[in-house]
Amino acid sequence: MKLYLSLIAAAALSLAACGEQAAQAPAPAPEQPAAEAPAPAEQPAAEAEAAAPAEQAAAPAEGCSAVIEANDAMQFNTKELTVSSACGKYTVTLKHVGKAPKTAMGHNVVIAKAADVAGVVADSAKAAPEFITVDDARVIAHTAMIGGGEETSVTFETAKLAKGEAYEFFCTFPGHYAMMKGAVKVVD
Ligand SMILES: [Cu+2]
Repeated sequence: MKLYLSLIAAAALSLAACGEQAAQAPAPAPEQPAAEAPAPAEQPAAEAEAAAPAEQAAAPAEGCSAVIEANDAMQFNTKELTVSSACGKYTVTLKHVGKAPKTAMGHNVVIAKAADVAGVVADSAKAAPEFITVDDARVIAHTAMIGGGEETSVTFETAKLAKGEAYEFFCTFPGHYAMMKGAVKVVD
């Protein structure tokens, strides 16, 4: 009887051991998912962290710079630039994604008051080979004239733009203004 009891006790112990093991086994198991969970959790966290500064950076960047593409079909890929006056400086990067040379299909980006555009376009047409009037107070900013495959940029003070005033960006290569222009919107 004693033996039987001790057997039961042993069995109970082993059961308990099993139970412990069973209890322990799930323990590492949850740990693993737990370990895995923090990993994905960390990733989103890292992504969130990355996204947060990225968003913060993108928010000002959105109004502080722009990349405009121009092609051989005499087109810009955007019709509007948004300039945040809070930026202080604004950079326009022009990428000529076409193949035509500058002499045939040159492009630039010029910014002027809408009221000044016609005069700037007319005068620039006579200013070969860059087709931009130099030392022209009406020209708020302008990039270099570039050909296919080239890229250029210009940075200007946002203080040069007044809120409520209408501005345009455009290309001064002769004949291009009709197709290549857009609005410059000034925001806070
Ligand atoms: Cu052009």
